[in-house]
Amino acid sequence: MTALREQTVMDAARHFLTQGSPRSVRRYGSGHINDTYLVECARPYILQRLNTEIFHEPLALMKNIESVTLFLREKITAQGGDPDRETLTLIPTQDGSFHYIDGENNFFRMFLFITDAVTYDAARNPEDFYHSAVAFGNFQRLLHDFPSETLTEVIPHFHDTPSRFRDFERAVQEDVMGRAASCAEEIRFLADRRADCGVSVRLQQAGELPLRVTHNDTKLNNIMLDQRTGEAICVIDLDTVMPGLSVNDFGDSIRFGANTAREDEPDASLAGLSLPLYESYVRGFLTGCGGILTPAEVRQLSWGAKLMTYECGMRFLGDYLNGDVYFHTAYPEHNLVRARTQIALVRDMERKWTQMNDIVARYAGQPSTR
Ligand code: ADP
Ligand code: GN1
Ligand code: MG
Repeated sequence: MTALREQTVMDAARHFLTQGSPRSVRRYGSGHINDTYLVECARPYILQRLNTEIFHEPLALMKNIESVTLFLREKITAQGGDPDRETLTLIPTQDGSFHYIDGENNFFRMFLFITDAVTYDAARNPEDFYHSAVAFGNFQRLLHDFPSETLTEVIPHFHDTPSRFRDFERAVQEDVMGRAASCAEEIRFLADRRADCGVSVRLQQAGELPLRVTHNDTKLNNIMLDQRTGEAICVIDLDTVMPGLSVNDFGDSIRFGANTAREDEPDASLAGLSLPLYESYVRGFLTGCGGILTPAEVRQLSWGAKLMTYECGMRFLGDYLNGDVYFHTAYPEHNLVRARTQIALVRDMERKWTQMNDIVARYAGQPSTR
């Protein structure tokens, strides 16, 4: 999608019912999918242009967010919390809907800006990461009785790893940019692990892993931490909330937050699994879930971590081969660099597999699942 002019963003902001008129807009955050802006009015707001090349049913997606945030709002209020800070709040437009489509078909929506809170691209310490884990676990627990049949699956097969493998294989075969030869080693690494793809999907099909309402994009920068207390207060980026597996929500957090290097660290040898961070997250996630996870789900947590990392590696490398058409990139090799950190992380998880499972077993009070 082409970049927006400031005037276009300002015009869009004026269609929403803000407190006071919009004074300024600026690009904000480091998400890979949508275009996010901070809008200053009498109070701040977040305005986003939804990426409709990726989200083909924007109205259904907005309906998902509307119903999930309403559901969370009621639970948070009942628990004596502050729903304006502990869940996203959609801002209506002048004509009473929650989106605005401009003359160029740009799809906008606005949220209250959550004040005195921050997102991190890397955990500053195990404590931060622990707090984020409690919040993501809590999110799962709060939504355990949400009527999942009312949600639209906004991106079908989102964490269907065998289907991601087939997409990746197609990208390698088509090789539209002529890039495959330059990353033969990475392609081989991913292809060699094909047999792993179906591990979670098979357990789900056999009824051993339940479908729940999950977030599906549980990166550390999709959670807001209170600037004062350091506690995680709000789960954001609800575009991919749909039926899914708890182990994938756990796993994607580990992929992003327990890596010793940034997702796009150019020196992939710095990437690896931090066992102290892994341990913090296991402890926090199990606490946040508050006992709703079944023993089979707990046993599969380490697999969730490995498969989400492996899957994301395939997605980044596939996008590199396809010509960088999906994720935002800042330079031509960006997706390749990202794929390499994911591969390094999978390799390190394979080395640390026993310790990973021992940590889970320790906090779950079960025998190790080596
Ligand atoms: P993307 O889907 O592109 O990742 P996000 O919804 O995650 O977009 O938003 C990008 C960033 O903007 C977040 O990481 C966070 O820093 C910031 N952000 C998003 N929503 C809010 C909000 N309601 N209040 C404050 N900051 C927000
Ligand atoms: C995207 O939107 P963002 O940046 O939070 C992607 C995730 C990937 C992630 C990799 C809708 O997340 O699935 O895991 O990048 N979101 C979508 O960093 O594809
Ligand atoms: Mg995000």
